[in-house]
Amino acid sequence: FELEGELRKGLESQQLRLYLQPKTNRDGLVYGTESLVRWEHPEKGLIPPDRFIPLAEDTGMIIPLGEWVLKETLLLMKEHPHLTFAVNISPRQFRNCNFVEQVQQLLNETGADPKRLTLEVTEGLLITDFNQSSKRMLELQKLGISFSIDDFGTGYSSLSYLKKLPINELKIDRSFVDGLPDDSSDALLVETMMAVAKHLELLVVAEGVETQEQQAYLYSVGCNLHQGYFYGKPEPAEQLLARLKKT
Ligand code: G
Ligand code: G
Ligand code: MN
Ligand code: NA
Repeated sequence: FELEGELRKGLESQQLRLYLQPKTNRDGLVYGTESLVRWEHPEKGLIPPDRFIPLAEDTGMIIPLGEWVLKETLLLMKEHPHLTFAVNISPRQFRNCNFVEQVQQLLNETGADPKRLTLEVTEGLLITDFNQSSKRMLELQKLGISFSIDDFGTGYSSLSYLKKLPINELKIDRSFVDGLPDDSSDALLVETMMAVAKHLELLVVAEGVETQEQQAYLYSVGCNLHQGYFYGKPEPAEQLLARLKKT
């Protein structure tokens, strides 16, 4: 099975599916979502993104694929004016020379409100090519878009970039949430991240929250924005949004 060709065909023949995972605030309310793509292969069934995103990144397919995810997300925004929407942007997609224009054009086309859009990027992106990345982030910030650092804490990078870039939010990687509340080094790391975020006035989202004990610990250290199976798994966009509209 020749993945690259199949993925190209899959994108063209509308086999990609937009899934959303809820983000919950201290009141237990869903205030936003993260877009997570899946590939519904006609024979192989639902393929998770870690099986095709790296390939898409290597082959450049991430450019049309990422554009699809962004556009599908922006199209949902008008109907759901009380929610924020986060989209993962891979390094190659972000570095593509047309990225800013592409985002601008999709915003114009869909009429989506950029103030409710967050782009999730990884630390690695910011370290390599710092000057280019920061210039581009500032251009997108001017449009009203926010930035979140995904998988925060896994990149082994210096923290100095946090104050030099237009970043609004950190997402604590789920590997640090896993061991809470008992693992004392995870607890210390999470508390340290909270202190850094407070100092720099950044929002913090904890990823991979699966238990009530993790929830309680995170609340106790002031981390009030949560994402994880405890609140909801990624599910088809229409399904989650329909449920949120009813409540
Ligand atoms: O959805 P899941 O929890 O299985 O996601 C696995 C990985 O795939 C995560 O690292 C996530 O960031 C990535 N991923 C999911 N959807 C997208 C997408 O639309 N674009 C990019 N670049 N990565 C995505
Ligand atoms: O890398 P990124 O943070 O974008 O990807 C999120 C990934 O984490 C997706 O693969 C998503 O399905 C997964 N995920 C979300 N919540 C949980 C959780 O509570 N537990 C576990 N094990 N995985 C989760
Ligand atoms: Mn993410
Ligand atoms: Na992550």
